[in-house]
Amino acid sequence: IYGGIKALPGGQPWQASVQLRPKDTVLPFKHVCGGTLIKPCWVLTAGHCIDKTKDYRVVLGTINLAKNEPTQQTLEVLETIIHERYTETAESVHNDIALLRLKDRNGKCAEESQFVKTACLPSEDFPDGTVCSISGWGATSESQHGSSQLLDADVLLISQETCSSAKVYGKVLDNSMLCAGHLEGGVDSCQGDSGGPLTCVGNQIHYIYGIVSWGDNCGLKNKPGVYTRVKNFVDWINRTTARAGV
Ligand code: 4AZ
Repeated sequence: IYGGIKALPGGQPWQASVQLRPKDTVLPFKHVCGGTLIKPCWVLTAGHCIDKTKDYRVVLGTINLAKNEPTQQTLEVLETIIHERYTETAESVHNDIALLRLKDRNGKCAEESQFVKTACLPSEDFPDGTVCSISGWGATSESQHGSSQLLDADVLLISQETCSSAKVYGKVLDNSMLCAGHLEGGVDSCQGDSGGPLTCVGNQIHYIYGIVSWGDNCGLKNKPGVYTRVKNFVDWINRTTARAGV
């Protein structure tokens, strides 16, 4: 996160750290992407975060990735489901969304606490200019390696018209994407934040409105972050998580 501040404990309780270990190794898991807890057994992330040949786990309820915190919950990933129309082109990523099904222990996956909560799926659009929140452990203006502390920042929803104008992203933008940020630059998501949440609040309910997906570098003027438009995928999410029955 560029231009962010340290998240408060329990301030982003749906934030997940998606971690991987190459198959058939004993190397430790390491953070690769963010994610969002949407149901006790399901984390939403970006399609481009997932390599089907690797083993994943998810850590919830944590602020400092370098510490073992008493509030954290570590869960194995049973299944990774990437959207069937997920595609990567030279300029952008389409339908950049995936679901991680968590493994239960004694019939329970994530346990709700002050530090672990689900975010709601959106049923309505938020207006352009709404102030929403991004969070993650990704690259900062100080460190390409990211932050061991979870950071968050406020960003504004940017209209599709502005974001697909020639001086911003032009025609590469499609309806599976939305833009949020600050056109003057400085505040943005970045590498390592991918898959993580863009949340917006309505009637005191936190909605997962976007998934960190791509952008031209980070924090540049007229190059806001591009997010998967979660609202367009609510039916897919409900169908996919219902089919698996948890
Ligand atoms: C990335 O490389 C990436 N500024 C993520 C987010 C943004 C740019 C790049 C948005 O994963």
